[in-house]
Amino acid sequence: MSNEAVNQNIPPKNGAAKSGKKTTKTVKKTPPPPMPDERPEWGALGRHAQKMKNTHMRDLFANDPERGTRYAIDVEGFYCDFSKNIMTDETLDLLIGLARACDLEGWREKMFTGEKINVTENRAVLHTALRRPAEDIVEVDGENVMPFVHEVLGRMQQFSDSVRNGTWRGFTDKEVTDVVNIGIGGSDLGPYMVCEALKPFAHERIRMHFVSNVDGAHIDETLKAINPETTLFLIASKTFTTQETMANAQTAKSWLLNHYSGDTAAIAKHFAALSTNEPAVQDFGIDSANMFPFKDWVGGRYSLWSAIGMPIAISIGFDRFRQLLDGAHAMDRHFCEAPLERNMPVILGLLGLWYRCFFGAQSTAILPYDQHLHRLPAYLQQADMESNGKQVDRYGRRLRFPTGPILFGEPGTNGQHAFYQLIHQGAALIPCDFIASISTRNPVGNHHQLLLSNVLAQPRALMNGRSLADSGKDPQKVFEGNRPSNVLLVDHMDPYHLGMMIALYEHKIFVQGMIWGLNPYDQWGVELGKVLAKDVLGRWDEAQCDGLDSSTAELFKRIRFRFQSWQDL
Ligand code: G6Q
Repeated sequence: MSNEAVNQNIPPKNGAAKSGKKTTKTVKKTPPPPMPDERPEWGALGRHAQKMKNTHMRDLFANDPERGTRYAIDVEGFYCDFSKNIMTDETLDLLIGLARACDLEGWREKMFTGEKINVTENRAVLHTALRRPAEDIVEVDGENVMPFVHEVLGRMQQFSDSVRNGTWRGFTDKEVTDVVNIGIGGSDLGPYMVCEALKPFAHERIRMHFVSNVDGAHIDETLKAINPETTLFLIASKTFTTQETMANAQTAKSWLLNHYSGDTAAIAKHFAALSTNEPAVQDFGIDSANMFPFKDWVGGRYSLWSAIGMPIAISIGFDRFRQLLDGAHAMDRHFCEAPLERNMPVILGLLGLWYRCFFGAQSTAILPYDQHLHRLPAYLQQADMESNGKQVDRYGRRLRFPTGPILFGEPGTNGQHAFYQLIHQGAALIPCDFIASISTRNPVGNHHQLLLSNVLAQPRALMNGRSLADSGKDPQKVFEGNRPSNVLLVDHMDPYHLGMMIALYEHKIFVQGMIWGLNPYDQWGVELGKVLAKDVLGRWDEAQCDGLDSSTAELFKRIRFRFQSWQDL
């Protein structure tokens, strides 16, 4: 689909971000609404769940030959089959009733138009603005953010083009052969996942490396494999203060300067920064001309669409990076415009909530039948668990029901030979998302046919199960079935459809967060980790154990006193 076609209907549906219209507001301080479990819709779902727990999907399929096509949505060739779920039309009606009662549509409007829905940090949540066309208007604090977004995109295009076409040269006038992204969490997982997912489109000369862990092994092993004269470091950090990233960046800088006998002029040719913190970038020694900014209304785990996406633009080229944004924008439009009953992120969000809150499901499996998507489960783990892993709502009230699930997964078919056993026959109900692409960029023998046969077989087996009669009367071999799954299917896992898929999950997370009443856009657990690590580091020199519990104190002493002798080895 062309960009123009994508941009014909821009979100939001009510046109609040259209030309000239002022959109920035703050969330009004009105009395908090009822919590979702205080609403009659929640009670009705609870009663309905009791009935549905005695319903087998086998019977639902037997009674409705159209079920497999009725419960499916196609958005521009991105197909979602959600028919293998323990649900009926009544279930969907009740779930959508709950979404409406919780004003999902109102919250969606607020997010897209730049209201400060990240209430604990008093910030707008506008990763969707990063993929909108330049002519749109989205205001934050009275300022249209779109010119800034597109100016940075323009600079990203110039820079990534120059690295790819070899006009960007290192200090000794050599082309770049290796790009090392140094970042962690949201400044690593997204670009890393996408670069891996789109490896078939990668530039032939340029190898991509992602260093995140503060464990020196990560940067050390990476540096061993590269040449300082042909390496470009991207220091990716929204705050430019994160301990791990700064430690790795300093090590990389020392390594480079060591090679160039301390000549700091080399830094400008081998370092760029992707950040919101210009003073800290300058303090580090990176020229502002090599800094690509974004704003605080881009959350770390939602930032691959911003300057944080630079490694993607370098690896696959800016045009394809743009296609990734366009795909995400197409999903944004679908999310804003499709009726809730036919809205992919809404349906997936509601089904996840259905199992989490009414069936006691604690986890969800992400199962991409695509080796290139091997980092997708890790990426979605952060996106979902950091966003909705919370128990206090946006008004400070403690929730009485479970929220964000535990996410895990591995590419198929590997997982089949490992943890699928528990999904098939274990005590836990684990809803699964199967993801597959009909075409492959690696056509080797009949491998792809084998792969696709497996992705068809597994959801079917999870749904049908196997009876005692069919198991040779052996109870060990009985499969109860009735294990829910969704299948996401695309013709090609190209940048456009990958963008659609990532945005689909972003909005699924939003749907659940808004119904639960959470703020998915802060991360106080991450902030706590950052503070605690500093506290221990501050005790190191004096071996200061005051205020530590006895377990931490003993561990600290053992490490502290034996540390030096290991260092000296
Ligand atoms: C993401 C989180 C977290 C963050 C990292 C890196 O939403 O806030 O994973 O991305 O802690 O932070 P910096 O980009 O500031 O280094």
